[in-house]
Amino acid sequence: MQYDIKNIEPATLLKLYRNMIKSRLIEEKMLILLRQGKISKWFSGIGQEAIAIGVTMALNKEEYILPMHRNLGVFTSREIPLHKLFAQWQGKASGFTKGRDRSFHFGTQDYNIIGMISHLGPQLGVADGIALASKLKTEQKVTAVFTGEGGTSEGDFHEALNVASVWRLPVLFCVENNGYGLSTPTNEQYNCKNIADRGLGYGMESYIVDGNNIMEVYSKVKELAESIRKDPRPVLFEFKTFRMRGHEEASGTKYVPKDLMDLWAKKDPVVNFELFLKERGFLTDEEESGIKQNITNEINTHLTLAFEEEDITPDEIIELNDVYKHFEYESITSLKESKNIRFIDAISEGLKQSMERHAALVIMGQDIAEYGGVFKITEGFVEQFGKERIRNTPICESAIVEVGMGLAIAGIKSVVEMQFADFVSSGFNPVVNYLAKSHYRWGQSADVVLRMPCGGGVAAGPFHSQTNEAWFTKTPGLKVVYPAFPYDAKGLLATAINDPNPVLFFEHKGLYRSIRQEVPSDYYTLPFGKASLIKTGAEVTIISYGAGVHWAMEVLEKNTSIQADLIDLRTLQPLDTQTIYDSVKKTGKAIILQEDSLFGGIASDISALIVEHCFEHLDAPVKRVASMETPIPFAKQLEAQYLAKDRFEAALLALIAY
Ligand SMILES: Cc1ncc(C[n+]2csc(CCOP(=O)(O)OP(=O)(O)O)c2C)c(N)n1
Repeated sequence: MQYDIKNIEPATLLKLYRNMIKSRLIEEKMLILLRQGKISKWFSGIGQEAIAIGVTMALNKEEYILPMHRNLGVFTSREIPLHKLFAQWQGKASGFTKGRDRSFHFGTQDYNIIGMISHLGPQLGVADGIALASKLKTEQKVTAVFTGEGGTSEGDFHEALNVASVWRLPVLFCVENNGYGLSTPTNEQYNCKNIADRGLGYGMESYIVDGNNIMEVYSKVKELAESIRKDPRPVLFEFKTFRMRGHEEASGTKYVPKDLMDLWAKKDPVVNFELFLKERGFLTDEEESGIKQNITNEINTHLTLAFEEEDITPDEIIELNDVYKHFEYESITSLKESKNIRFIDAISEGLKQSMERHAALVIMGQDIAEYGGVFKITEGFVEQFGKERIRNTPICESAIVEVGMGLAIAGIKSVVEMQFADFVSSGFNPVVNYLAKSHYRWGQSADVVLRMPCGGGVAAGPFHSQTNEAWFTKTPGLKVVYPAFPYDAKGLLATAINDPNPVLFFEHKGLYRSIRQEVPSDYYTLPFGKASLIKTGAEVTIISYGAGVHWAMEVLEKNTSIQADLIDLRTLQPLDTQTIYDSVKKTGKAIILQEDSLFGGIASDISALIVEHCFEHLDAPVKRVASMETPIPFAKQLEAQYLAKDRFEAALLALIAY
């Protein structure tokens, strides 16, 4: 193997060597431990060390790297104490995830490493977000993110590269093309000659690099990183290499032709570099064995530490407390006069005042800049806050949610506008798997608010009318807000933005221009987890949220003799169970009205909670009223039949008469 070492200090050559040896020796030790049954799973990166180590050493320590499951060298080159890594792999408390996630699935702000989630692709968009933060802060930093060639088939890859290119983000996309994705060879994975060829399609520079040659990797990445720091832009690297072991150790390599293995064995990045250093007199036999002995001693000492650590003792309170980042709610009241404004104006005003209050807050969404968004909520925002903070996005829901996560990692809050709540399904994975789980997994909260214009009654058909809150109330780690009035919408949006946890903020489109209220003109906040009791009465408890609250009010206005407690939940996660229980214990009857179709909706859970907590007080079965078990149809007459609205009155009267 040829190595071009001009302009490289001997000390650097030895450091590259030492880091590769360290990675290799840890790998070899892990294979032994696996055979001894002392660890459960191992994804080997043997033969690919030059890539992780070359890239890591070419970057500054303050620059973020987002590695994959075969990139041990990223972690060791950043000098993470080995016992912490070993403890992580053994599920011990002193690892990075308190035993909550395995292998390389963690991040650490102390070392500027953000590990993967199992889904492979999402971290590519997260890298965009971190890079966007660097760009907004004019930090002159690059972010490097890894993927295998298999991961490039995911939509996340396309979206992340597209967004990075359109926004000229300083990201190094590092594709490790190691020939196989699990058992799938490259010719069944993609159908172009080189993955680097795709750079052209994204309007992005791209390079093919020999991934087994440490000097090529290190020098090329260093050169590009220096250039990108001065002139921010994304670059696509395709590192050609080979996976010398199975996908993970248990799965073997039977499907890999032997001659291919033999060919690549000759290109071993560690062995070849060691030979080269010796031939050129940079390394003696004694130095080599000294280095290896020191590393072996280090590995053994740290392994002992990790093995000696006691297993985790489960504690329910600790687990539950780590799902969300602690948020100290600050109650702020408006001192100014109130104005009679529409629901939509309240949201727009709340958003604008939060932008003024949080100097770094970024809003992202399709058509939200000059056009003002399809509902005109951000009209005039670009003029006031500029295009860096009011960002039009390509139609890349996944990548934009991931960008929000990356911004949060870099300490910047963001609001993402889904054009319609229905389209969140195109960004579902990062919401429920990345944003929702990060704090629990490794203590990184996702300071992102997703605005979700939702709901029916506007004859918009199956894909512009859903109220899909139940997709999210099911997922621990997310907060879900669903206001019914302008006053609540404005104050709760302010809190959603202050809260460092991921919040889905549902805005019913049918209420946007039909509901008005006196709303303080100044900034104010309202707390999560506090329902509002809109009407009081002793006969029955009505529980609803969003448009349902207005449907219930109509029925009560028509039937003035009904004495009902009407509870508007306002937030669904956290849920104000106390207000519900207090009311049901008083009235003895409960009816829950939800716009979503019945099965698996929040009404079912509320019903179950009432039965569990108020059974002795009930005078009738708890009633749920919801929309039909069909997708939401387009034609006005069909939609009216679908919606729960017209079924509510009869159900309420029947419950009262029970
Ligand atoms: C969304 C998703 N689909 C499937 C898998 C299962 N899986 C894990 S790794 C892997 C192969 C990945 O191949 P590649 O990206 O080339 O990386 P390599 O393992 O070769 O380093 C597969 C199919 C997964 N983790 N996530």
